[in-house]
Amino acid sequence: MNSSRVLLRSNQFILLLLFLLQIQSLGLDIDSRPTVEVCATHAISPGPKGDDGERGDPGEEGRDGKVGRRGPKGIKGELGDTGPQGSIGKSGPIGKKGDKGEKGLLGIPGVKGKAGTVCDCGRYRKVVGQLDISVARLKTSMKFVKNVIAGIRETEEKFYYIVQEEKSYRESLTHCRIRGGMLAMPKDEAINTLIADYVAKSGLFRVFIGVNDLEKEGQYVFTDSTPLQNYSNWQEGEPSDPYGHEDCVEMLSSGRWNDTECHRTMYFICEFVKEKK
Ligand SMILES: [Ca+2]
Ligand SMILES: [Ca+2]
Repeated sequence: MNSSRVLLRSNQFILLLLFLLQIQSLGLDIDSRPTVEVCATHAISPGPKGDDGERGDPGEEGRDGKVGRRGPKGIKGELGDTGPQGSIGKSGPIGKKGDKGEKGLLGIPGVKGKAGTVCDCGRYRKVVGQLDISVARLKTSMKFVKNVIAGIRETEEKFYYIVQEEKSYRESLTHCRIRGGMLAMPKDEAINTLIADYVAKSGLFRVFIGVNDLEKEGQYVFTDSTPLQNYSNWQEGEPSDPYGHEDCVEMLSSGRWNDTECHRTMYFICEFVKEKK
């Protein structure tokens, strides 16, 4: 019986010891009472205003402000230094041709050429043939020029030349025209006298002159289509046109005119206007 009481007391003691240790671990004081309970049951009035505190340290640097309004135009600055040289410009237009230079020195003679071969002239025959034709034409022209120089007559404005080749009126017109002239047109007495003298001195009896009524019967015109207005020198009884076939005009050595058939062939006289200097 006693031993069981002792054991009971011993257990109670251990429980009490554990309780005390629990309280101490929670930081509680057995004797202390909760403050909340005191504040909740008692009204506490605020104390008096304290003294001003010490000035604090400067704050951090603030953010940048907004951009201000555009300021007034500044004063014109001084002239700056000369800039660096620019790049080379584009090429200009080609200039005028320069004066002809002096003649150069004679060059060194060339090397002697190789010996030629026998020519196959077959392919050149055509060219040679054309050359022959050209030479023939040139001879004809030269003969014409020689005759002109030998027997020419002239005034201040024109040359006159009797072509001593028998041709029809139309052939005569063409012959004069392709040489730059016209069948001669005696438009006044002076020219008519000059031509007549020329015909007579040449020992001729008649030549074609540039007068006809081919366009309209009876209305004679010069070969430049101008009508006979101030001058004509018809033989007595002419123009006769007995069969209606005499539409071209010849000048006799007397200087008189006669209408005759155009297809007849005879010598003729051309006129050439002098070039004005
Ligand atoms: Ca007639
Ligand atoms: Ca007649």
